[in-house]
Amino acid sequence: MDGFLGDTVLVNGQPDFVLTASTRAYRLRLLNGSNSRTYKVAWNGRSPLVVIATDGGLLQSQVERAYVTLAPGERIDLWADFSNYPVGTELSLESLEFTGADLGMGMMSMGGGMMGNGGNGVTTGMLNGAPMRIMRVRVDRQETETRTLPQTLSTLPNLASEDAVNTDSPRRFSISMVMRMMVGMQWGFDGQTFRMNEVTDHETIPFDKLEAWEIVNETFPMAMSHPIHIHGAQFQVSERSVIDGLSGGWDSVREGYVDDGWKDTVLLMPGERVKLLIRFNDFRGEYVYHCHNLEHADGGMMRNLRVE
Ligand SMILES: [Cu+2]
Repeated sequence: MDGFLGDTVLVNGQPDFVLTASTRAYRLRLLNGSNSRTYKVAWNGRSPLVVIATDGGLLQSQVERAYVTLAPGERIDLWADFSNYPVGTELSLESLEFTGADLGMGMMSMGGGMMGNGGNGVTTGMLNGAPMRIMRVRVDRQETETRTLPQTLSTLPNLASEDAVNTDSPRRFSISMVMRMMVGMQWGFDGQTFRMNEVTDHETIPFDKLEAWEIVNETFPMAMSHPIHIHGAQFQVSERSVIDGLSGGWDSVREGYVDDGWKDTVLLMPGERVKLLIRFNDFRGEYVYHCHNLEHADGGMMRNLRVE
């Protein structure tokens, strides 16, 4: 139900990954390719992360975060300027502790003895939210940096809720647990799991209309986090909220959400609702939407959309 959580972080297929760098600025593209693990990405010295792009490309301009919450399937580009570090400096990109992402985590102690920063193979199946090191950066050579980050990176349309064709009645997708014969409980949407040739009226989307959607993660008492990914169009996140009294996990990651720019994957913590604005204007036809937790998707947390 939680999905696969391993014990070793791989970067570009390697454990204990070290990026050797010169005293220059780098554009680092991070893609969370883990099955189920969300990362709360931060520099070890806690200098802010400078974010210049999200899933769909460059932002209008940079945003800074003390940490970035990166769920499976999400991408982020960082401007990482090492020009002020002396040769020999070693930095690390870490994942900070957070809570509430998995089933039952709220009831379990997050005991700090689970693992130290870094190292691998310390224990198996580290919880989603356990602190860990992702990779190191070793500044090993001197070069002169002359580039600076432009004030304006791109020009993006700013979608407005009022412009949607259904501003007052967003198309609503509710994450649910579904009992399937011979299989057991599976995650799904609106009480349904994947069927190859099935598209409901609710999943039939008009071509080239700006729509307001709302995704709801309220499967209590068994709620957990789900990164929801939509094919066929990218969207802008317009609003997030959480149920009163259930904000514990949300509060431990929310300041790391980067909702700017074009997104195609969005994390919902337990109790969270996300509103987004989306327009399918490239092609008519069938697409899927699904949870990007691979075990959830494989278990049927995927449905068809038809654009027509
Ligand atoms: Cu899921």
